[in-house]
Amino acid sequence: MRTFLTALVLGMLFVQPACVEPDTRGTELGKGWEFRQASKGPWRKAVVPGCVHTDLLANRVIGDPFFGTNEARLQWIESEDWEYRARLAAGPEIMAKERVELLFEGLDTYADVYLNDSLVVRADNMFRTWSVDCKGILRGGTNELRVRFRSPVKEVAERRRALGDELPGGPQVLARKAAYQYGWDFAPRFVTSGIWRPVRILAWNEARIADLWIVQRSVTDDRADLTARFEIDATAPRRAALEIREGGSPLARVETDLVAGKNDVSLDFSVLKPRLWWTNGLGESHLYSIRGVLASEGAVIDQRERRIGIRTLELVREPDARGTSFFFKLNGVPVFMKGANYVPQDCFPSRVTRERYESLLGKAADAGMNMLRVWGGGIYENDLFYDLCDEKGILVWQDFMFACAMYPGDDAFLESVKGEAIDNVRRLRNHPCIALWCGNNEIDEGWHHWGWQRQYGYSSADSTKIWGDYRKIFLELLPGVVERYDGTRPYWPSSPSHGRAEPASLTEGDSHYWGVWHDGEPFAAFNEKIPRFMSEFGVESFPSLPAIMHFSRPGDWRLDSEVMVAHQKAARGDEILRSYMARDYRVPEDFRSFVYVSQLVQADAVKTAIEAERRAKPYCMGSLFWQLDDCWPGPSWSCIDYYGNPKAAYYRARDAMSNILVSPVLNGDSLLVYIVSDSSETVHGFLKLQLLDFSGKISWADLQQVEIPPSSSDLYFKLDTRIFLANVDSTKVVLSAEVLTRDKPLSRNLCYFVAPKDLDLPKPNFAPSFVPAEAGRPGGVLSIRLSSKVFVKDVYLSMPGIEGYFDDNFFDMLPGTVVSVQFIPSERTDISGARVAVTSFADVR
Ligand code: BMA
Repeated sequence: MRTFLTALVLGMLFVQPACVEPDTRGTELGKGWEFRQASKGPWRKAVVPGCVHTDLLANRVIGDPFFGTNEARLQWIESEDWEYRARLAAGPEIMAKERVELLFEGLDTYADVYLNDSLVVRADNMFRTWSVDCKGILRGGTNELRVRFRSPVKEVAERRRALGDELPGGPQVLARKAAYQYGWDFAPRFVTSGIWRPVRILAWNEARIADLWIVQRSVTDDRADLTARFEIDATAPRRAALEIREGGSPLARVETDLVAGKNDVSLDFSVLKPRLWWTNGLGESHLYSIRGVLASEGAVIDQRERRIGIRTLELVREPDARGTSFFFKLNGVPVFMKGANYVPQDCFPSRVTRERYESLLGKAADAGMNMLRVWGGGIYENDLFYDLCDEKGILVWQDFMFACAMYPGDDAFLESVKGEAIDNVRRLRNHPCIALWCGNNEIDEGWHHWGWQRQYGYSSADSTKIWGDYRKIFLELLPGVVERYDGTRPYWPSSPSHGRAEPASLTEGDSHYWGVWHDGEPFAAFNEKIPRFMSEFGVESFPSLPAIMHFSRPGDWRLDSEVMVAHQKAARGDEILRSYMARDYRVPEDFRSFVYVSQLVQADAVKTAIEAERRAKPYCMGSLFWQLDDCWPGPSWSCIDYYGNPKAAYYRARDAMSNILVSPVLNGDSLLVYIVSDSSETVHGFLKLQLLDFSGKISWADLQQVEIPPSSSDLYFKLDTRIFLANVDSTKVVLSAEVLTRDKPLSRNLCYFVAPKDLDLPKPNFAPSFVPAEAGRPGGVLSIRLSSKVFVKDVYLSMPGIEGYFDDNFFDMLPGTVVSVQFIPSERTDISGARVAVTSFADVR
């Protein structure tokens, strides 16, 4: 039986885990690897984990895949076979062990693994973990480990010929490999191969903990009752003791007789007065480190640590007057989910560093997000991603890796999918962040609404067969695996549950609302099209100029240049973006200004939607925009670009996701002011409204005391704008709405009465200054102070040539205010000589 081992290894030397307390997770084999085009050419140095594209780049065989139009020139790589090899020295300490196993945590994708010329693994699924007993094959001294990758495109071309009919999604649906690698509307095509996750070697005697799963049975204020489910491998029958410890103290112990082979042993334990795990914004995301210890004859043989969160989480779907609810209840409290859709952070995910994970998820948490959806066209993320989500209180809506396509239902394919699902459910089920397992992205919608049957000329028998295969995977196999290997979380077959053409998409389940963008509906449609849980919506923008500079030269800075066209992956992307821009802005001729305004357009869309969805609480209980991040630099729906620069949409989404939100909105001739609270406490404060012109003259004001109930959305103020705007020029005024307590502002929002292009803005005259004490402090944060006598819209700060980001940007400044902004340089960035550049909307008109 294949086990999910977390260890295996190789290197020039086998190192016995040198620990006081033994732990049989193995040693990573990350050194001394080489690669070559199969049977051809010289062997070159390789990085493992890694992939062919990044190895070719590091060896200067190819140029930067993201630069210019290089993508087109690098397509040959996918049609070649590739080989990797490493020497593995097995010393006496390894050879003496009763069991030696090799573990491959990820092979992308069609890989034959040879150890000393014996074929030990035939891999065909990027998402699986492969382990092999190599005791009989490993020789004392030097061994050779060789991994031969067959071209993934050639492999499926042959299989497709055998299968007959084409399926929506193209031949790659036959490959269990990340879909976005084949090109997506935000991604280039780089169909890579490689050892993309660690290889380990694991050598042990007697017995080991193959897996430890901590299952929560019940929780009250006084105690949490849990069960530790050990899976033990033993080489021979033996008496053993299993113990559960927390912070050094034993919580439970059992003695048992192990049989040779697999043993399942359960051990109940309790945590008294448990500190609960809460999501970001609601409380501490407390984690307990629970240690499982295996001992025999008085000695510890193995141990495994799990970080768990004690919490209850339910998906509540109950019929109500308008449909069926769809919300998550955490520790008994309904929680509005705020966040975004997550896509792999790189076309070559093996090169994403710990710093990049920390930085991205740190920004998600800073923005107030409490849920991310790991989208089905990418990858099951690595453990670090989920560890960080656990720490930051970010729940994960976890798709299985199927997107926008139909898949075959033959036995071999189903077997592969089953293995993949079991591997990943087992790997991730201890994480408190995992909220829900979802079968796929947009396949139910695609089958019922995208005209595939006609497009592919399917007969009704074909359709019955293809939908039957869908049912096998998404309505039988995956929910079966979730029930059997988790059983504590809901399974949701497809996101969205109804296509947007169906009225039910607004009354039950989750919804992707693409009427805005794909159908060209105005942003105001977000105020009307309110579902129970919005799991996708969005608008594109260009990344900022510093990101564009990484992949182009100034001569390319035109929408129609070959390089910009090559980087725009969405059909009609620029055209749709320009058409939205023209509705509210003048479309700038100058590229720099176009880039900047594109971000303002995206920010307007995201702000409008998040606020509308939050105002509709509790009818609507989730708002996840498309998309958080990017896998390469190019125009896309992301709010943080490939290099980690937040776009305008990031800052506006952050404001819109604030726990207390004041949200003024125009509805015909009415100005409506809502306050939304995601706080668990009643907040006493003030609602301050002011109508002011751009030099600061207040023509109308209102101040009222407010008591904001926990978890609420209410209308606090209503006014007829015809009276209110009667004596002012609406092109020269703005409404400032603010909720504040006696000592601090909680939320501020501005409302305009004409489109941005019709605002009669004064030219600002402000000189930014570094705060003297901070200026130039090496490695430190820079404080920048800005002041302006007149109103300034969409202030954009940049720090040419310096990597880092501002804690606020693309903001508006009320007349006479002073704003202090921090610049957080990337690690290792020298900020001496930093110069800040400032522009605002008035500069681009
Ligand atoms: C969503 C996603 C992706 C796509 C995005 C933008 O529906 O599921 O398929 O990238 O739309 O079109």
